[in-house]
Amino acid sequence: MTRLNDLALSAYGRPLADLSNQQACSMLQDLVKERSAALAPTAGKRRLYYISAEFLLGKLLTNNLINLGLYEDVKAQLEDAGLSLSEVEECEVEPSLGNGGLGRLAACFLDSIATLGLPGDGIGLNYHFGLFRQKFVQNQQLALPDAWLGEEDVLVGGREAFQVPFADFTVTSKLYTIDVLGYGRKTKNRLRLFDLVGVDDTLVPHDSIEFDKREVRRNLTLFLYPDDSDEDGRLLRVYQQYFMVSNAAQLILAEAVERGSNLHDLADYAVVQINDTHPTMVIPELIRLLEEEHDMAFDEAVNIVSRMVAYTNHTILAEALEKWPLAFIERVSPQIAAIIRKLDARIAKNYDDPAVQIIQDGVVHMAHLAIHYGISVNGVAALHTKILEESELSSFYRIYPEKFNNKTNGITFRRWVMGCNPPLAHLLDTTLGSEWRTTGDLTGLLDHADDQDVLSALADVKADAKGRMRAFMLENQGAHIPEDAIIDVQVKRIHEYKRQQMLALYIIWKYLDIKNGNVPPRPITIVFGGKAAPAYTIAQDIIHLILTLSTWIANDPDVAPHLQVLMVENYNVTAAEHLIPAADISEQISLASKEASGTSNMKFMLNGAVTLCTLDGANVEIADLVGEGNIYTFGASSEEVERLYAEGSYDARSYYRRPGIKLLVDFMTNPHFIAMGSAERLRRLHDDVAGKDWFMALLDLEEYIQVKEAVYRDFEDRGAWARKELVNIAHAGTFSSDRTIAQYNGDIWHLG
Ligand code: OAK
Repeated sequence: MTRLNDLALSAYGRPLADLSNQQACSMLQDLVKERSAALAPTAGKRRLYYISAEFLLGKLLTNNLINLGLYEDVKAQLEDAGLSLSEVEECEVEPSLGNGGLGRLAACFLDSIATLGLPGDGIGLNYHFGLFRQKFVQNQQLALPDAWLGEEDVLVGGREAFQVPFADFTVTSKLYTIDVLGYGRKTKNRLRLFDLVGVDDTLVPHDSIEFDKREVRRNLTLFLYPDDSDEDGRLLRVYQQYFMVSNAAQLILAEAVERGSNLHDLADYAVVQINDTHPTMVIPELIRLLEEEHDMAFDEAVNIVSRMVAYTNHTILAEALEKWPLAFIERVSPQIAAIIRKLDARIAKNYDDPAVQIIQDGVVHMAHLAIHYGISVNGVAALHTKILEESELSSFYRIYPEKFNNKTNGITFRRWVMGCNPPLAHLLDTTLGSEWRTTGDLTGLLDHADDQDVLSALADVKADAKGRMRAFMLENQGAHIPEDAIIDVQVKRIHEYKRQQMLALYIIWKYLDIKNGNVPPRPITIVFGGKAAPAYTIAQDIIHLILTLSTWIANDPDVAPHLQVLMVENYNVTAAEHLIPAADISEQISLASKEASGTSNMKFMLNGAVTLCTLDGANVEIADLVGEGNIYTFGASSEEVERLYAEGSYDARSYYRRPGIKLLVDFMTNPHFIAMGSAERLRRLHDDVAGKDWFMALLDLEEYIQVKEAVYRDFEDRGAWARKELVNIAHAGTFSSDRTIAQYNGDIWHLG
């Protein structure tokens, strides 16, 4: 392996020990670039294109060093020179190309596709300011532009790529590449990120994410998910989507031809996975290109494209199922609108069920387009797929049962244990041998479930992770976490269905209980993290409630020593890598039926946290694997919830009136508390929870409180808890994204 000292001398004229962390970071990034440049792209006739509006990559240095097999050596050489890899890595800026679960899943998938040696690339956009950077000011979320693109770009290239024809003008794209390395592989894949020639960063001020949404020729790739609360914003999203898929389609065709396709056999050369509906217009765009630029007959083009596109659904929330007015698509690309009309007419001719039409009342249902003209529809956890088949998409399931399949999500072990929790990876190596790193099989741990040496080593691993997390929280936002605190974590986008508000109500209950003299045996630290969409008022209100509670409790000397509430500012992949290994309790408390899968549940489990959950998404599969006693479940079942919605019979007020619940909800608006925060926000949230509570937090609240108390009690039996931790880790192998990707390939992609 390269002597880093020699590298340092030639790059900076100084020995390694004299480099700043920043210099060491740049030097290692260059080393990785050089090594990956030498790798050949994964070969194969049929190539996968994973198109996604988001790729939530996280920092890349450690992950790349792990995949190149350099990690241990680099770490040791740095240590010998008095440097620390984790401090060096802090200098790396995290790319801001994603928002939540779907984006992080795409990043895990790229890692696994490369690791399995499959030929497959990601395609997305190079957003200059990403989603947004979250700051807390006066206990409220402030959304700032996240100018992540700096001098130390992880991006390579930037060559002019394609012309994208919009109705009134044509733009040119630039193509950037991030190499995607597989674990222990000699080949690489790529993430292809398209940008706009002429994009103008100066449209965005430093202190806000407001910008002129109509300046499409200059703003197209500035932000991920531009605010769609007005028509200009919605139109901009359609422009962005068309820009993304037109580039994707042109790239796919060019590469297929390069590999020898005559385009009549295109489906043998390319398969496209569309990550939720954002890339759906790739279907009409591929058809348009085959027709207009390659003289193919419409029917043949439709036939070919319908054999090479597969769709993944990531949510059943109605507001996230994209529907665009045909008139918008017409304004962006009349050719695409015309093709969608023709595709719709074929469906209308064959099926009279209104539920399966593509265009309804002038609105295009993107998912319907993807289902009719694709080979596969998949959900992301068993329960989610069942709900798609039996209710949300049942009309389609009746027509095309063979297209439906489940692919339970997964996470890459390279990032979510080897990268973020090296002491745990080491313990797994010494206990099981290192095969788990490639097989993902951790079940051998079960043989050690009563082995005191392993259990105590596991306790040391957790203590170590807590130390790193405490240092991170101190550095990040000056928070002091007690050394012996139980760490209870809910990190994910802020959304009513995920029910952060329910955990906030528990906190109020616990606060009052401690005030009444019931002091817990050890301090409890409850940590939240997550961003709220800037236009989503109630989600902003929930953040405000959490932050106000945090301040309120910290200021109460009776309670502060026993209960602490923290919210991580600007929760991102890096923060997740610090929090998840340290967690004792994983909060997965969505209203049953609403969380498609969840993936943090898998990351927590892999790192030995015990799950406290509703039977929603992949929690159901976790519960089946670990068995009773190793997980805590509560709340209404998805069937009950679906029934309540169908009957319209959930009455928040009847729960609110219960004295025990009223006390907690009304705490939000008690005069002392409200004086500390924004009366407008707290009243609005109060009234929403007491009067509407669309995601039924009050329905499950009493049972949640009871079960949570049981969890904290059980935590005190340290021996029994360590065993639960071990059992959870032992069963986490099922959730390796290598398993998920092998299934996608076996059932849908058939690459090679
Ligand atoms: C984002 C935008 C539109 C539609 C869905 C999403 C999204 O992030 N969904 C999440 O996808 C994850 C990966 O499949 C799931 O684990 C989450 O449950 C789901 O909310």
